[in-house]
Amino acid sequence: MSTALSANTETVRINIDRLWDSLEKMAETGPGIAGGCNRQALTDEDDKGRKLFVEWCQQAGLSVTVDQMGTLFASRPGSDPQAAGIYIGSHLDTQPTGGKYDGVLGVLSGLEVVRTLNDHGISTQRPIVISNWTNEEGSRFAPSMLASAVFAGVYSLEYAHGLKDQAGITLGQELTRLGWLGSEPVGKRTMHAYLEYHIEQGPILEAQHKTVGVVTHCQGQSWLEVTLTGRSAHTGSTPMTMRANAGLAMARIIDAVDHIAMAHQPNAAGSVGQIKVYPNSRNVLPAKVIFTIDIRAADKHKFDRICTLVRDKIREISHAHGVAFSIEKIGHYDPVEFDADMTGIIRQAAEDMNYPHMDITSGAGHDATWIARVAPTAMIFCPCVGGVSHNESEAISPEWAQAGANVLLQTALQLANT
Ligand code: HGY
Ligand code: MN
Ligand code: MN
Repeated sequence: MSTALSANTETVRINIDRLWDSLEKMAETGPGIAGGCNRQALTDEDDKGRKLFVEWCQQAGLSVTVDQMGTLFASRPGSDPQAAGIYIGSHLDTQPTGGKYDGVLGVLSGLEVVRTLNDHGISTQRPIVISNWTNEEGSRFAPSMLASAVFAGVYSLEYAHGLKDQAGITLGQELTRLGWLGSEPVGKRTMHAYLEYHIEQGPILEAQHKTVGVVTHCQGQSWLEVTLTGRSAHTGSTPMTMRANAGLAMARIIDAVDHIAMAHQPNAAGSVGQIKVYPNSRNVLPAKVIFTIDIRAADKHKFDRICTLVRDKIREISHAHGVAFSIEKIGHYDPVEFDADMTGIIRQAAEDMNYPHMDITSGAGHDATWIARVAPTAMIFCPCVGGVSHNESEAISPEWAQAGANVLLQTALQLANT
């Protein structure tokens, strides 16, 4: 017999043993080489993880649909069939040297919320829908947070399907190959609210001895792909003063990006994560280099300033080294403020359950960053050990995971009955 929301639902809590077991089993679908995960978007490993998630959702009585970006939506009906749903989502794809919890904690905690409601026979007025967004990481197909961006109308479906990995395979081909090319048009769903539970991927919560992060904002993010074209030449016989050394110019730019970010602390970052050198031969000066610059900042003015300074430096250093340059903007979003009413509910839920909590700005990007454009959106953070993430040693504790998942449960319950 199901009961609508009643006073005792405030004491309902998730089953951490079941959630932890699901996290461990999901990790086995795409193991890394050092205890973490390598389940990159639309690989055979991602396919295994998706199938396992769908199996669990069906066991929990959810109906699963797939949209044209391969995003999965697992729905638990509410008592009001006309009511827009409460969405709880994140991503199952990982970095090549990823951890077990980045993204996965949010998707499987959404499932744990449903499993808990089922255990207690609790029905809600609004449907509850768990989403697994395709290609959040952006490591195989850039840019990151791709499917949520298409859902939010930022990129077209054609653009997204045409993106190629480093082997020249398109995202659309992989969706078709694996059978995840759904028929549901992307972005037609109306969300009453979107919640994302995620690991912090930084050191603040742990250092401040907080168990729950109330995420009020997300840093802006800009991804640039820079190509420098110099002249290949002999490393031995070419005088130092007669070189057009694209590799050296890149090194100077990498250093300049770091200096610019350091000059704009706190809450700013500048990094270069991907480098390609041509011809990449030990005794040939690089003729061409292609590298990515990742800029982050929480304050819009600071963010814009850093982006401008970085572009100026690329131009200045390229000229100084006699190399040609081109800059392609791969992905870009301004700093985001999440829904204040929802962060208020999250903060109160943490307070009511006596979880030490604090407001925090997300350094990393998330699908919530884009969904905030089309629905009231908020995030909950779980601390992670040493702030380490995008590293196979990424670690959280069951106590931490449980706290945020309980806050997610109570927040979803409240939103699902308004
Ligand atoms: O890049 C990011 O911040 C996220 O991991 N996609
Ligand atoms: Mn993530
Ligand atoms: Mn990530």
